Amino acid sequence: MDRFTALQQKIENKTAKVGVIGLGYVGLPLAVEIARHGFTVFGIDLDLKKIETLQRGESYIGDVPNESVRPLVEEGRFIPTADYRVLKELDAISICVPTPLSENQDPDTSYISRVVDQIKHYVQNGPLITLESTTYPGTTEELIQWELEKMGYRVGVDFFLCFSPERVDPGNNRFQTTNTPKVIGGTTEKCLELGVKLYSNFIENIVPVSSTKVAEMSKLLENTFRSVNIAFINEMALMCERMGIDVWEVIKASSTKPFGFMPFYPGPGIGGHCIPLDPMYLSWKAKGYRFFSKFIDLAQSINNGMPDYVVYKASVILNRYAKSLRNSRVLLLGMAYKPDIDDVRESPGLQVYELFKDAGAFVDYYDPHAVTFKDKHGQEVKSVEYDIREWKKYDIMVLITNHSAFNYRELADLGVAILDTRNAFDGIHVPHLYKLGTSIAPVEAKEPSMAI
Ligand code: SAJ
Repeated sequence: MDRFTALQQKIENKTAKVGVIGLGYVGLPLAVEIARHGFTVFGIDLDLKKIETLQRGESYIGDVPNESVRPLVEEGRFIPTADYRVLKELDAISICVPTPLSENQDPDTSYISRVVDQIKHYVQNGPLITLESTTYPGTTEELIQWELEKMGYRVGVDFFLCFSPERVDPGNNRFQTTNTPKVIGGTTEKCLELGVKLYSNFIENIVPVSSTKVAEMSKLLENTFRSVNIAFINEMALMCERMGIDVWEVIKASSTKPFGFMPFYPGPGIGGHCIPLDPMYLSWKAKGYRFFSKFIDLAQSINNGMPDYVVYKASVILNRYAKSLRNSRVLLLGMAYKPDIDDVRESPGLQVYELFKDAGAFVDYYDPHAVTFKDKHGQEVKSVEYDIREWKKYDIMVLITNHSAFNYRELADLGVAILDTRNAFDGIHVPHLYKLGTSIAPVEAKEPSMAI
């Protein structure tokens, strides 16, 4: 029996042993769903702390409760391990490792290459390999297919290769692994057939496409679409400030259009492990074809400039009270890159924090989810306690992340100047409220003796 037929049967009768490499916010939910749908799954990660936590039946990913992990581990259907040698037992491998940027903003695909170096030793089993990490078009071919073919293996015969982009939206209670449509492209027809057969077991809607490049590019289109539109609305916010128009009211009005419009919202910048990074993968690869994307680079510069603008606007606000940034007491409300999660990766709040410190302000932050982070020197910074009586001492509070857990009315009643970068205080009376995307009235000079 050839490898393709053997794999087909193992997937059909669910005796196929599946491996998920990389147990982060993408890999862990995926591994749990595959195991919940009847397969034996080996979860492979180099981080021993993660493995030990999972072996205790506990989870470290907000979207994956302990109750999902524990029974699967106890029944031996989900086997967390740091030992790559289990690859020799696997029939299918999904790769969910990070694809960050290097120091000079180029793609860093070293995590993928390190995994491929391990897989190389175990290809004799003829596994179905599916790359899920977001990356530039051509990665699956260049970093996996060509590497394994150099060893004499034939794709579609000795091993099978697909690309299926992850579509995890951390904190999204409506769309999760099983009910989010999943695009998948195969290197050959047989590769695609096996990929569709496997993933259809635990994902309701599979979207097969003609190649791995189409699948890779579809993911980059999704995230570049977001980055460009977020940058555009950030530019609109600055334009509205200049023109004395409330951008939030404008967005609300435009959103009543039932077709041909999709609202995006201004903010202090973009965070997370995807939107700030993925478009750079695309623009980098396109340059290799002598194609220079203006949209992607412009979006990056606008979004990356937002933290600086927030600090500038705070200085204008403090100036109204004859205060300088230097020696002012600043409280950042929220540090996570988006509401109701604890992830601070690439959060614009991190830059805002550093910029205030560089300007000589005394900066604290409060975040009920992201209770600590590392500053640019690697020093740990802890969230202050929610001791609101203490918070009258601040000269300004800057709302970075509109967590649901905040008591906005209580914060408004403090009487401290607030710079709201998310329109989180919409509808609440705040004595000294300033919003990103709305202008600040001019202030007159007062003789020092008359200064407030
Ligand atoms: N943001 C704005 N204005 C907006 C939307 C977002 O400033 O109108 C900011 C957010 O505050 C955040 C950043 O952009 O800092 C990214 O926001 P996000 O909602 O895209 O969140 P991510 O990166 O966790 O998840 C996204 C997914 N989100 C949505 O589709 C809503 C999705 O694009 C991908 O599945 C995921 O990235 C990924 O892993 O690629």
